Amino acid sequence: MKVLLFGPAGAGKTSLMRTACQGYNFMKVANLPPTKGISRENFIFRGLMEINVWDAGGQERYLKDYFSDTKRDFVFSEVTTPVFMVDASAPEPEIQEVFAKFVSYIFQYSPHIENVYVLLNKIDLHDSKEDEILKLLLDGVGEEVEEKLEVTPVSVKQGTAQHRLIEILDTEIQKSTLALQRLGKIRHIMDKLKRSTLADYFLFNRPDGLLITSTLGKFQSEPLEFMKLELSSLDLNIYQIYRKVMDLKKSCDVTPLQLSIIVYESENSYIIIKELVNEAVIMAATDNKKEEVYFDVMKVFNSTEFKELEKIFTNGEFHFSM
Ligand SMILES: Nc1nc2c(ncn2[C@@H]2O[C@H](COP(=O)(O)OP(=O)(O)OP(=O)(O)O)[C@@H](O)[C@H]2O)c(=O)[nH]1
Ligand SMILES: [Mg+2]
Repeated sequence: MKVLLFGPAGAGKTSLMRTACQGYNFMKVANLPPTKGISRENFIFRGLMEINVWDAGGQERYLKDYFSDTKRDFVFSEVTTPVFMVDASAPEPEIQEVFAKFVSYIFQYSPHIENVYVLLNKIDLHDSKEDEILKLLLDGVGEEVEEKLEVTPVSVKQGTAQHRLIEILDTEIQKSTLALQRLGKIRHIMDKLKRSTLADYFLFNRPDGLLITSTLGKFQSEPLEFMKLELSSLDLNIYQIYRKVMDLKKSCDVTPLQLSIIVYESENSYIIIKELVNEAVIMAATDNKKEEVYFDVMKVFNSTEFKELEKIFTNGEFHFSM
C-alpha cells in the first residue's frame, strides 16, 4: 500500500503522519522542520495491513522535481491512496496548478485509482477559508475529476484529520483480501480464548494504538498512546530486591525483569493487560471477580492458542514487497 501525502509546504502533511501513524501528540510535532524531498515511513495499520506513507515535502523546488520528466514515474506510480492536503487558511493561486498536475499525474501513472482524497486542513484557525480554497482547486480540474474527489475540511490540531485518515485506511482494509484473511484468523483465535474463560478480549495495535478486533465486535476508541508495558525507574528497586532474593535462595537464575502483565480491578471485574511480542496489546475484561475466572485468563495467556496469536504478529507475513 502506497499512501502518497502531497500538497504545498506547511499544509500539515508531516504533522498528520506523525500524529496518526506514529502516536505523537500534536504539541510534540508543533515545530517540525519542512520535509526535504520525500520521507517514507512503513508501518502496520491497525495490525492488519502494511502501509508505506510517502510524505512529499511541499516546498516549491521539491514540487518541481516531482513533476519533472525523470521523477514523475517514481512519485506517482503504484499509488493506492492519494491524499492531497492544503492549508485552508492560505488560498494562494499557485495551489490550483499544483493540484491540477497532481491529479493528472495520479490518474496517468496509477490508472486504477478510484478516489483522490482532499483534506482542507487547519479549519481550527479563525481565518480558514475552506470554501474559497475548494473553489480554487475545483476550477483547475474537469468535471470528470471532480466526481472522483473526496473532500473533507479537517484539523490535525483538533484530531479530525487523523480520524479522516483512519477512515480512509479502513476502506482500504476492506478492499484487501490479505488484511481480511489476517483479521479472520485473529478473530477465530480470539473467539477460542473467550470460549474457555468468562471474559472478553480486546486486541490493540501498538504503532497506531488502534483496536484490531475484540470479542465484542468493533467499536470506536481513541488511539491509545500508552500501550507499552515498561518498567519505570521506580521499579528498578524491584530488580534490586529480586537479585537479593535470588541471592538468598542461592539461585544463579538472575535474568532481566520485564513487565509482563498489568492487572486492574474494579468492583466487579478484572482488567488484565498483556503485550504480544511488542506489536500488539491484549486486554481481557472479566465478567466477575471469582478467583477461577482470573486464573482461567492467566491460563489462556499461556495457551497454545495465545502462542498462535503471537505467531501472527511475528512470522514476517508482511515482508513482501509493497
Ligand atoms: N493551527 C493548525 N496548525 C497546524 C495544523 N496542522 C499542522 N499545523 C502546523 O502547520 C505547520 C506545518 O506543518 P507540517 O506538518 O510541517 O507541514 P508539511 O505539509 O509537512 O510541510 P512541508 O514538509 O514543508 O511540505 C506546523 O507548524 C504545524 O504545527 C492544524 O490543523 N491547525
Ligand atoms: Mg513535511
